[in-house]
Amino acid sequence: MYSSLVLTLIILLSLPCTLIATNDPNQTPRPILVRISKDTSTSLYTIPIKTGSRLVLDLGGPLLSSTCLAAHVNIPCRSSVCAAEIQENRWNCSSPSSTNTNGAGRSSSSLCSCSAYPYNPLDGRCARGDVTTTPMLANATDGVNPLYPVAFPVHAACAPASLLGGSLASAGAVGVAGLSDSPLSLPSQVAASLGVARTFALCLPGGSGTGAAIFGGGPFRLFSVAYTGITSDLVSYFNITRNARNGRIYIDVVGIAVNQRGADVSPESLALDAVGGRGGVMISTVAPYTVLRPDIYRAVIDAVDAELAFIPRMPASPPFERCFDAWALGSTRVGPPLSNVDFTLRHGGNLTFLGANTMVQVNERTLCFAFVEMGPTTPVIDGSPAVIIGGYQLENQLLVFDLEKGIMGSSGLLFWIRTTCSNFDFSWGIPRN
Ligand SMILES: *[C@@H]1O[C@H](CO)[C@@H](O)[C@H](O)[C@H]1NC(C)=O
Ligand SMILES: *[C@@H]1O[C@H](CO)[C@@H](O)[C@H](O)[C@H]1NC(C)=O
Ligand SMILES: *[C@@H]1O[C@H](CO)[C@@H](O)[C@H](O)[C@H]1NC(C)=O
Ligand SMILES: CC(=O)N[C@H]1CO[C@H](CO)[C@@H](O)[C@@H]1O
Repeated sequence: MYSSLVLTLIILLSLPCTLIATNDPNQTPRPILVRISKDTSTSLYTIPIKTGSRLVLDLGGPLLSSTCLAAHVNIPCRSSVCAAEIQENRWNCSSPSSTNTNGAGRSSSSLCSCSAYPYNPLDGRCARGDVTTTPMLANATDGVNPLYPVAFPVHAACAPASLLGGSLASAGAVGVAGLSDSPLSLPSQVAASLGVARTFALCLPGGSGTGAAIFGGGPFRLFSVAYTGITSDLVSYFNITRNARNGRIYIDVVGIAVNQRGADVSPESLALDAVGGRGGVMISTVAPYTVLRPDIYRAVIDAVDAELAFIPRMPASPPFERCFDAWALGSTRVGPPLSNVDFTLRHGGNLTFLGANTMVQVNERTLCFAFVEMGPTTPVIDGSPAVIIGGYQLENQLLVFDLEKGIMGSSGLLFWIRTTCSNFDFSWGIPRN
């Protein structure tokens, strides 16, 4: 039986916002920096932010989740954390309340402990797990170098090993770091815990390189021989929307063009249905390549065929259908020519992907158009988006997400300024105020 002493202890242990270690003499709130690695077998991006372990980056995820020890701290159902948790849960495990009557904070007992529904972003499976506190470790940064280590606790859901098995385990990860604007996402908890902005920057690496992420605000600087300014000054911004049906991040796209030839897709076919939550253009860090609904895919492939009609074809290389003779196509500093893809935004401008992000080299002689037709083997997403922009298309660009303002920005492919996401200077810097 619980005594009131035990209960008090549990509540004390679960208090958020306790900075447990910092050696910054003046306690200036600073953003934190983590390295991003890409697992080449699963194409997942991971960060080593859970003390000693890696979590998979999931741009639209509402929660942090990871495996827990059998003995872990529980959070009372009546705490404010648990209320937020329950709100965010509606996106997954659509009928948890029918299978669970006593663990989700709805019980009138003050002794019940809070649970949440961690999910596997690759297959959409979810399960119930306790909410607990988990230590995180990263370095404070001025946007140029790491400065000093910072440890802080977050609330995370315990995920059963079975849920996080498969690809997540083979990527060397023990859980998922959700980056959405919900209260229990990683950027929201870093902001609350360290007193920094609810803004983050991602620079996803290609191949086997490492990139960098900064949570808590700018600036963000990469070493470049061609540009000495702050890389984040090159970012241009556009609106993002959260789909209320699945909590994920969408952008408002009205057209797609290949090498400036408009594909035959109407703005209506790309639109997000705000009521039903279907359609729309979602951004994902767990889809390895951009996935297009079959009608949109065919229209885009027709535009590719028309623009590259004079380049000899090569056999398909699944999951890619359209492949070309790499020697005939040639190469530029920003990747293969003639294969830029524009996503035209409703409020003006384009999100433009250059050859390095639209063509993938599958062997010495073969370059394939790196967009995939939606089908049984592509990622499972609640709400059926028209397009899911995936990781390969987002690599080697500086992406900034400002969750307060509801905007996202991109620098475009960094090869233009002769740098890549692997050029963050990870040697120690000197803290200055
Ligand atoms: C902090 O930065 C140093 C220097 O780059 C690095 O050795 C260390 O692993 C970093 N710590 C974390 C938690 O990322
Ligand atoms: C964002 O959307 C609003 C209208 O909803 C529009 O006025 C504004 O120009 C947009 N901003 C950007 C950066 O696209
Ligand atoms: C956006 O892309 C379309 C299609 O390639 C092009 O016609 C248009 O000029 C671009 N707009 C801007 C502002 O670059
Ligand atoms: C986004 C996501 O993974 N949604 C899943 C939430 O849970 C329901 C029910 O299990 C699934 O059908 C969804 O795919």
